[in-house]
Amino acid sequence: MKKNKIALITGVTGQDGAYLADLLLKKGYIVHGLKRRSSIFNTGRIDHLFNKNRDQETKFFYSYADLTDSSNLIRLIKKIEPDEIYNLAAMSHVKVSFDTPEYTANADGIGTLRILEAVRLLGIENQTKIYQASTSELFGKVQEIPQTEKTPFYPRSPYGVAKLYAYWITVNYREAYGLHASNGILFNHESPLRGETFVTRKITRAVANIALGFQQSLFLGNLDAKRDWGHAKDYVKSMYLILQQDEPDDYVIATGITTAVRDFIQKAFNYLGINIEYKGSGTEEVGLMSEIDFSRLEEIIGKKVKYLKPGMEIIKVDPFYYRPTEVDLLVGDATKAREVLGWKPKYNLDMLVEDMVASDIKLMKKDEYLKQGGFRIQPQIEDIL
Ligand code: NAP
Ligand code: F7E
Repeated sequence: MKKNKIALITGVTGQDGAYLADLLLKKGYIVHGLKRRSSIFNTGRIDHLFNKNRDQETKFFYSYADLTDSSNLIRLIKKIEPDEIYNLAAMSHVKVSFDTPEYTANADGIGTLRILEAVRLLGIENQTKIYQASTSELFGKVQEIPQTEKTPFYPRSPYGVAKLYAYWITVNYREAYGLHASNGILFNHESPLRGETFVTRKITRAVANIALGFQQSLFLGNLDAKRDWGHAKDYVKSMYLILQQDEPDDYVIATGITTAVRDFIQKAFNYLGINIEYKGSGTEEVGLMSEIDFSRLEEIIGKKVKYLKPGMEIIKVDPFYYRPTEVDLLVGDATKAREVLGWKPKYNLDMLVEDMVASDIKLMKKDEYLKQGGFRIQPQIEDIL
């Protein structure tokens, strides 16, 4: 009988960890996820996967671990003997990395070394493949447009610099010790499970709350930053495909289309029949509701709307959200991934925006949301697939 493959996912409680665990379980893998100890529950994105796989032959396991703790990682990798390791754990917030640069370097940079070194130390380099979650933040102040696997890196944050170390140490262990270790250089990818402090989710949550009458305005930073946004569900497939290749390699994963933050806001409101107009500039800029299609809005949210009217100022700029050094524009060229991996995204930006806004409306309408203070509840994958 063919043995089930064993995958180890660090960062399983995060956005990508949840989608990847779901994908691999559906492919028949035994999945081990590493989670951090936390004073509150941090498994909201994956509890249903755990419960679903519990009564049958158990296929999904958690262990406590931290990327800053090598002995713990070595012990677990020795015990689990994974065929594939997906290293997704990271302090992944670019702005926060300016406040916690040393921790970010430790977890995101040296943490990757700890995984690679564990595999080398245990002598399992011929049986364990490694995926490293690299990022378009490596390109930072971009040296060419669009960015490919050959574009020189110029990171612009402690996060980007930590990930630069992780990228190169992965390449070095591949070349020095023959590890099957690959980098996926993923451009921004979002979903209903995206962390609430990343700009897309901050916007879609606020759009849902404003439409439902729970929130009056949204404060943001740089509205002109441009990102190449895809759907996390498409992007985790590329991680799996990268580890199915005979040879390890590095791949850019992107949609090839870039959009400004202000246009993402426009799309999110447009889905509900609301049009936004901007006036002023810099920190004085505001976005106001210029037109409202009440019949569309009321049909989608399922209630009468008396609290919104054209002219209301809802988008405001707060310099708190500016970064000391910004990444102005990202747009990737995923030709290599298309040609070698056969990877192609199913979602375009409009589909992504619709998925996120619709999910947040559903979530904000739940009574529990308000009862719990409005920030704890996560949608679960089975609700949004
Ligand atoms: P995410 O939602 O922030 O998830 C990060 C995961 O890492 C969470 O499970 C988190 O645990 C865990 N973690 C953080 N610090 C840790 C530590 N010291 N030890 C162990 N676990 C730790 O991030 P994501 O969006 O899923 O991204 C997954 C990976 O891809 C990250 O490495 C990120 O940097 C990278 N990436 C993301 C994007 C993107 O657009 N999403 C693009 C390129 C690359 P808690 O749940 O307890 O916080
Ligand atoms: O910012 C601007 C902000 O925090 C996007 C991570 O997953 O993708 C992510 O990093 C842009 C930036 O993502 C707000 O200045 C404006 O230009 O959603 P973000 P990010 O920094 O691109 C990469 C690929 C990763 O690897 C990271 O792990 O939006 N922006 N106003 C804002 N951003 C936030 N967060 N909040 C605002 O209010």
